[in-house]
Amino acid sequence: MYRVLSVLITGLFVATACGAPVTPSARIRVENAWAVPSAAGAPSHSGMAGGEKSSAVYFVIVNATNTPDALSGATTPVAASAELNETLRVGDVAKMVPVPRVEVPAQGRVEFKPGGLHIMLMGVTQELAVGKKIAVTLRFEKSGAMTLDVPIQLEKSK
Ligand SMILES: [Cu+2]
Repeated sequence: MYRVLSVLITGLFVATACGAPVTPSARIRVENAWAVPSAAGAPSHSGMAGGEKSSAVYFVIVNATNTPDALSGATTPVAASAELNETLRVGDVAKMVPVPRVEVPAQGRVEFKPGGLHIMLMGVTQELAVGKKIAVTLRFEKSGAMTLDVPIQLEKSK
């Protein structure tokens, strides 16, 4: 009886030692997040009331996995709403349109940057000055929610 138990225990240890190394599950990454100061005036937005403070959040999404994913929404405690937007140029006129989701291909990357994709913060409830940090949560269809610590900075200092 003791011998059987000892063999079982030995077997258990061997199985554990030979197991594959534990790696964190593959997930999408978000890099270089930053946002413009609310006072420096993010581009005006058609859906905004006059005098409402706004900001825009930028970052790079890196998908090093073999599965496509998509960004489907964002939230932040410092604004009434956070919307996925894209700035489109029609001739000399730039206008922003809401985007329901942004696909990130497998082994691909998508850059949110001034003049293109951004997270529009509308109804910002506090002064977003350079040097401050805000929490922004991005919601991905497969990778789930991810909260970023986003510094407020001017484009040039990036
Ligand atoms: Cu916008």
